[in-house]
Amino acid sequence: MRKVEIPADPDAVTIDWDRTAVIVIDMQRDFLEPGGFGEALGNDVSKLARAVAPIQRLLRIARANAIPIIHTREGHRPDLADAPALKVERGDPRFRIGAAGPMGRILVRGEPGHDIVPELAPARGEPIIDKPGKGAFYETDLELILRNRAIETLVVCGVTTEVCVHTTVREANDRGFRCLVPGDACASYFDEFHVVGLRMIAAQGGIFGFVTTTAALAASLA
Ligand code: C5J
Repeated sequence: MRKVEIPADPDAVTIDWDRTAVIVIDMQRDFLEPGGFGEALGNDVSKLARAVAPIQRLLRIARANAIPIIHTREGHRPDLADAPALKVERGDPRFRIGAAGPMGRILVRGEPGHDIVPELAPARGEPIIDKPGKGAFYETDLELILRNRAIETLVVCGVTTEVCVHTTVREANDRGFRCLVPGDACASYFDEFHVVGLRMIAAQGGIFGFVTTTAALAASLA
C-alpha cells in the first residue's frame, strides 16, 4: 500500500499508488502535428504542445515507481466500418476522416498520423487502447484491464481537455474510478474550454473528479 494525500481542487484527495494507473489520452500526431485531424477541423495544433513536457515527466515518474501506464489513440479501421457516418461527414470533404493527408489517411489506424508522438512513445508492455470514440471506455477493453489490475484511481492526462479527456473522466467516474486530472498535462485548442473543462471536473465537490498538477503528483512520490 502506498497511500498519499494529493493537493487538489476542490479538496486534497487520498489515493493508493498501488491501485492507481496513469491514462494518457490521444497524444497522437493527428491531433498535435500539422496536416492531421486536428488541423483539418481548423484548429491551431501548436496549442497542444504545452502538455508534452508535463506528460513526459509523469511518464518518467510512473515508470520509475512501477505505476501502470495505459495509452489511448482515437482512430478508425481502414474501411471506416467503425466510424459513424455523422462523424465522417463533418467538415470539409477534402479533410474528412479517411481522406489522404500528409501523414496518411486522417484518423485511420496504422497510418503515421495515428501514431503517438515520438516524445511520448509507449514503452514495451504499456497497453495501447485503440478507441473509435471520444471516451476511452466506449467499445474498448479498458475497464477489463483496469479491473484485472484492481485499479481504483486514474490519473487522466492528454488531449483535448474538454473532449476526450473529459469524456473519459466522465465514463470512469460513472464506473466508480476516482479520477485525478493534472491540468498542466492536458491541453485544448481553446484556452477557455481548457480552463472551464477543468473547472467542470472539480465543481460541485468534485462531481467528476479532482484537478491537480504534475508537480503535486511528483511530490507525492518523492
Ligand atoms: C477530438 C480528442 N478532439 N482526442 N479528440 O476530436 O479530444
